[in-house]
Amino acid sequence: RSSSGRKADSIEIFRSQTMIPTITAFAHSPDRGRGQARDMRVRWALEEVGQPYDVRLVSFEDMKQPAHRALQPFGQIPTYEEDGLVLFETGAIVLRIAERHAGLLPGDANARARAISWMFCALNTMEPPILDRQVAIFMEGNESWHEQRLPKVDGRIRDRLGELSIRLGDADWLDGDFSAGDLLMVTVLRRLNMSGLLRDYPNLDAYVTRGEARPAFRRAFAAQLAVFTAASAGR
Ligand code: GTB
Repeated sequence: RSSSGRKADSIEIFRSQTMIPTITAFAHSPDRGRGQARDMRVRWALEEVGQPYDVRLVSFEDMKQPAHRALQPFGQIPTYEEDGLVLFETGAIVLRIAERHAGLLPGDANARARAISWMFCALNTMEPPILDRQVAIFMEGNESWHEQRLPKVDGRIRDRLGELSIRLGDADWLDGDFSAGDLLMVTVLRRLNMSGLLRDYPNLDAYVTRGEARPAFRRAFAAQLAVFTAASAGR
């Protein structure tokens, strides 16, 4: 590769690190600031790597308008805009941040690939049954079969938690140092905070607490809570 190619690459990396990205988040988060909406994982990743960011708050109505759907085809938050690049899907956004900054993926190529496996695992293996539980509670609560369905959903979550718990063992993080895999896994598991299900897996409970104790998590949490607090004060 020519030296001008290398120079162009380093200018590109420099530009992407100096441009302030903009994310979108709920103007009125239904979780009342508990950090359960998915902008939380993007905020946390940006805080971990020390990248400042701007937030554009969107109402439920705004999210379904063509202008927002041009960024997020499904009319959802969060989105991520950075110097002409528009991304949706929190997995892709966190991966982009992790690839462009030090701190969220290991330098060794194989360790990096394993960390990315844990990112997919969080979103593809752990999150689906956990999401099912939220659908069962918030959208199917009045259905005649709700009482029969919930224990089945919980059973599937317990299966996954049991397997993950065995793999984590007494380690602090899933594979060596904290990575984007842990970041996504903690945000997925903490969706169960109110359910009581994590209590039966003390190492996973402690893992979530360990993630939530990270200074970057706390800054991200405070930032999203401030949106809710300001919106409530203005009501
Ligand atoms: N796969 C996409 C991604 O990971 O980026 C999913 C994005 C998504 O589900 N966004 C949700 C959304 O915009 C917000 S995070 N929903 C509005 C809509 O679809 O119309 C999901 C969420 C919402 C609320 C809570 N809560 O109240 O606790 C928790 C999580």
